[in-house]
Amino acid sequence: MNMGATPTTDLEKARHDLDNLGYCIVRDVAPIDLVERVRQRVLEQAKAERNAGQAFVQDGNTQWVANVINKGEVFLELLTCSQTSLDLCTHVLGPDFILSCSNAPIAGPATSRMKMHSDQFWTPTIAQDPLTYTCLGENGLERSEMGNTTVQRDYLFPPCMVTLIWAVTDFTAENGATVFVPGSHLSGLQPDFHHDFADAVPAEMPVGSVVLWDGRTWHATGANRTQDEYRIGVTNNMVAPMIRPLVNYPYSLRAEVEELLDERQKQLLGFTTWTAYGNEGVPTQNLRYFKPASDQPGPMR
Ligand SMILES: O=C(O)CCC(=O)C(=O)O
Repeated sequence: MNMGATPTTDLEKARHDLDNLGYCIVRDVAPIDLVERVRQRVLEQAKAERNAGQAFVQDGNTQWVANVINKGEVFLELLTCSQTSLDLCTHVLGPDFILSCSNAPIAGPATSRMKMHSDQFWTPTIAQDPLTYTCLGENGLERSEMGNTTVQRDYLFPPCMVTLIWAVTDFTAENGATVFVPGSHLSGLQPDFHHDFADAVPAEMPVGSVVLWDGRTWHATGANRTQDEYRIGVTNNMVAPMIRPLVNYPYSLRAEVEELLDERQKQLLGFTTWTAYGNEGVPTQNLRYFKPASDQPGPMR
């Protein structure tokens, strides 16, 4: 079996694991009282979505509560509760990364393993003919450059994403802990859906921990083989500041949530501009925050 990451509180070891294995596990990061409030909110929302006929269920019995930022203040608190987790994202993406989406996957009993994948599935292999390259927007989850080995290449496309999953319950090999193929981020390949990945390593961790992975790392929700345990996680998918987030927060955030945002959360949710290959709003004034349509200048004479 491949050697996987083990939970740590040492930032240096976490950085080392993230660089070398493609993921790291940090324990004792989220305050336990906050995690308990998150757990209650996730379960309550999941039940309400089932009752409303809106439950999104995959892989047998994994219910995904989508776009949780609109579904409770606790999810904003979780997003910025740990400087360590933000520092690890900065380590991979630089300081101006933003949130692309946030979900709560609940792997229930009798859940099969999700398809092995990388979140950065569109990453081009560097060995492409420059004149017949595949358009980035046309690279789907099932790609031609798939493989099962982790042969290291000399040149690789860099990571543009970091995904976090917070352990809202204990994550165990039995209850569906996220599984990883250590080192796969350096292969330049995407995983073959038809391979069984029997030696993928579960990221076992106690409640209150977080796993962070490089967008190129192969991973999946593990199979939940328990009779009665619900493995609950909350994901934060972070992207480099020039990447289009999955959720357009300035457009879709509920007004009562927007009122709660502090400066750091506003930046993370994409309410600020990044850097200049053009301008937004009134360039002679506040360059940093986007202005709503009502405050944007229109035609003048
Ligand atoms: O639920 C998990 O453990 C992992 C979820 C996942 O694979 C993803 O968000 O890309």
